[in-house]
Amino acid sequence: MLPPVLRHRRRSRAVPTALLAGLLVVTMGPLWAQDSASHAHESAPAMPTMAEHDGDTPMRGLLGPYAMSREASGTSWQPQATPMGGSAPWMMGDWMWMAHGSANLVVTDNAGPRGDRDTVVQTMGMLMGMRPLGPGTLGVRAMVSLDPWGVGKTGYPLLFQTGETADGRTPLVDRQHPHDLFMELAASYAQPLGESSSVFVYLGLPGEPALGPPTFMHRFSGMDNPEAPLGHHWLDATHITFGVATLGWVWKDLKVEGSAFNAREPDQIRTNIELRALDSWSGRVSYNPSERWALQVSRGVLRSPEQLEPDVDVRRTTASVIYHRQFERAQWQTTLAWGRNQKLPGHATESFLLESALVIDAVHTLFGRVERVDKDELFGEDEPLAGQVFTVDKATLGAVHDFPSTRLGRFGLGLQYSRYAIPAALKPVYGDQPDAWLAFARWRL
Ligand SMILES: [Cu+2]
Repeated sequence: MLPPVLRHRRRSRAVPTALLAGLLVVTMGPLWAQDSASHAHESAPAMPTMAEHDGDTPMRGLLGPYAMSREASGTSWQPQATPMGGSAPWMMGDWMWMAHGSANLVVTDNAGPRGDRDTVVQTMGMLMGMRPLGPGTLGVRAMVSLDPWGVGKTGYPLLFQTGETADGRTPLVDRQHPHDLFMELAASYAQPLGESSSVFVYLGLPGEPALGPPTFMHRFSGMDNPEAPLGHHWLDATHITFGVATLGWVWKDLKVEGSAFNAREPDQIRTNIELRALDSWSGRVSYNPSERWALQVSRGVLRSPEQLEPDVDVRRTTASVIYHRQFERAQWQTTLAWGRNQKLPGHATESFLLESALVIDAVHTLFGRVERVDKDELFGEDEPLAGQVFTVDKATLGAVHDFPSTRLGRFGLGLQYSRYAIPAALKPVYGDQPDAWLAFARWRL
């Protein structure tokens, strides 16, 4: 439980202090890091990406002729300079395997009449394998989460969050839904086309279609923050899609791909495999002009994504830019993302996200996230404000301290604070100055 004294020190001004502090991380972080790096060597050697067992050449990606560090969730790309987490790879015959794991013990305290306190355990485990097959590369990936038990059906408190349901009858509001037991069970095959090109197919049940930036929990700039972005359902909520087939083409630093998928969001039963027709479509163009950058634009037509609004389709458009810098003693990544949902029938809503994480000496992490999201699902049909669109701003600032690595992984302690700016019409419902504290202990492999 967080000290109550922290809860009472709320300023009456709505100017989000955390927003300013967040921008400070974004702007000052790299200067500081650059400074500390320049004291040591003029030209710091690039951080090694994970090398193969027997050599120094970086591991090849699953989907194309580039370093594996470019690959993020699903078939998405991040900057190639991003460090790879997880276990050291091991070989079994022709197969090379890697494992990732993480767990967060989270205590969260959201203030105001619609706020709540809770303690949850978020978990994620991933196993990835690859082997040569014929002229190409076969990849398999399994990702599971114990969130259905550790977080529970009703998810965790997160003011202004919307999306999915806990009971199949009422939408989850001011709470973030848990992830499903099966987050990804996918296979891919990539066939080279000459030196610098490839075509690939990716099949997942569940999997992630070619839509949006890399998912928040898998991108370096977002993975330290245990909270889902308020724009999750505008940007990356399709990361657990029960049925997806993607066909893609890679040429050097360009990727063009299209997916057929089942856009229905996971239902309240978090342990099943849900089968529906692959009647939704998306297309994405990704471009990584250098090791430091990852750009994408994507568009999807989602048929009946919401269980509780089955007659509504959504046309989703997203664009994002990710920038990653390696310094001798630090890693710094920033993501800027925009998403738009056009409901058919219905209105269009948008979300904007800017987030950044700075990791120094692999021990100290400072992160921030600023969001502006149009929320149209905060009220049930019988409430007076039902159906109206409210623009909500949120700013989060957090820090993590990690302890030295052990054979069992790494442990760390983190704390973050979020502050919201809301329209006057929401103040009678949410209080004048909603904010939230969150503390966590984490483990990572
Ligand atoms: Cu999610």
